[in-house]
Amino acid sequence: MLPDFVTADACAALRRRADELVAQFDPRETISIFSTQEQTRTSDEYFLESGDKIRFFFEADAFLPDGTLKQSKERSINKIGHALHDLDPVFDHFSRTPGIAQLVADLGLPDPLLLQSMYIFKQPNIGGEVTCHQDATFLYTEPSHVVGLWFALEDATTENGCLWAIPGGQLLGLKSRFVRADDGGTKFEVIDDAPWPTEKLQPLEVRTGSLIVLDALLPHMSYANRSARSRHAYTLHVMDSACRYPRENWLQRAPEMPLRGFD
Ligand SMILES: O=C(O)CCC(=O)C(=O)O
Repeated sequence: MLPDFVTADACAALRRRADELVAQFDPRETISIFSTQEQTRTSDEYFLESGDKIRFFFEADAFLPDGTLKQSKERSINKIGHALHDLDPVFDHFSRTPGIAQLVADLGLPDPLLLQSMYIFKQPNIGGEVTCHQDATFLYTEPSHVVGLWFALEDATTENGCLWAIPGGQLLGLKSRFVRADDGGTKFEVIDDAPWPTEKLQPLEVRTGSLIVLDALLPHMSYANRSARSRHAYTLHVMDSACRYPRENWLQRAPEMPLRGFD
């Protein structure tokens, strides 16, 4: 955990930009629910095509039974993903600041590639739980050499759904892989179905501007946000170019838009 890694102004600039992107988004374009508990997303092309796009995913609890939104779209979106860092100038600039490049070099990635970005809203009252997982499940590389950078754009507490992690849990080994299936959907390939030792979870409460660095094998989660306060975060995942990135991984890019480093 690195407190004050990002200035309050830079956090505010990202929040403002996310607001603008949401304002420009027409929710009629798609109704795509993101939830790590819901398997509906697994066959969702909108999700599968998002590796080289800026796409918007709703909270599972955002809808009334008739499919209309319970509240404004601004209060209904779970996250934006997954190529903000390449396609949006504000997120591109932030993601490629020298301080982040230096940190990633210090973490031992000699030839980094920016793999994925997400703006996570964790909306007041309806922000859904993210169940315990390892990022390597979704971003599998051989060897496993992916770093997750989780920037708190607002204070994150146990009330509004901060991250929790299992200390030392990265030593448990990879539990599953989320891959593209032959039928055009996706599936989890289970490697080890032992339950997580969730009694060991520790809250990672942080202030605005803090950075949490996550090893791709570290099990982590966040509980639902039932508070009246949002908990915005920006995440960036970086891999080293020496790693193999399998074609069956769910997150893929078109050949015209290859991964880029910090330059
Ligand atoms: O921000 C959160 O609540 C969870 C994010 C997370 O665990 C992830 O995206 O891997």
